[in-house]
Amino acid sequence: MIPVADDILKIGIGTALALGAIGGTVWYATSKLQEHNQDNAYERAYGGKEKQFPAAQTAIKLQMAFENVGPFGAWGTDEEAVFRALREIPTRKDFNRVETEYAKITKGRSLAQDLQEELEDGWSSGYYQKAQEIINKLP
Ligand SMILES: [Ca+2]
Repeated sequence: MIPVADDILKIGIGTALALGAIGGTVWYATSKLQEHNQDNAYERAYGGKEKQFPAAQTAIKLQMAFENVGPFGAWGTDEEAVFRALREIPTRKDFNRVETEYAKITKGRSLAQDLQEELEDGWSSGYYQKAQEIINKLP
């Protein structure tokens, strides 16, 4: 190999390593920041460890999303609002609490059954499957 090409190769490798290091640092800093923000979001939402996840509020959000009454009458189920409410639930245990609260505010209705009835529209939209995925992923 001629010396000039060798130098260019070294510079190239050096640059790649430097960029890799910068990229790695940025990635690490970003993921740490995200973790930090998630912790903060949890604390903001639930007021720290001593307070419980507000299951009743989420149950109400779900019921409102199912009914989705707008200024011109019922608009049908608001699927995105259902997903948003489900994604707020931190654990399976909290989901069970939401189910209990839902039964209370609906005089005994089953959340699992209503999720199916509200999201299975017979058009293979995948809404019900998506809700199931969110629930199944709960720790
Ligand atoms: Ca509905």
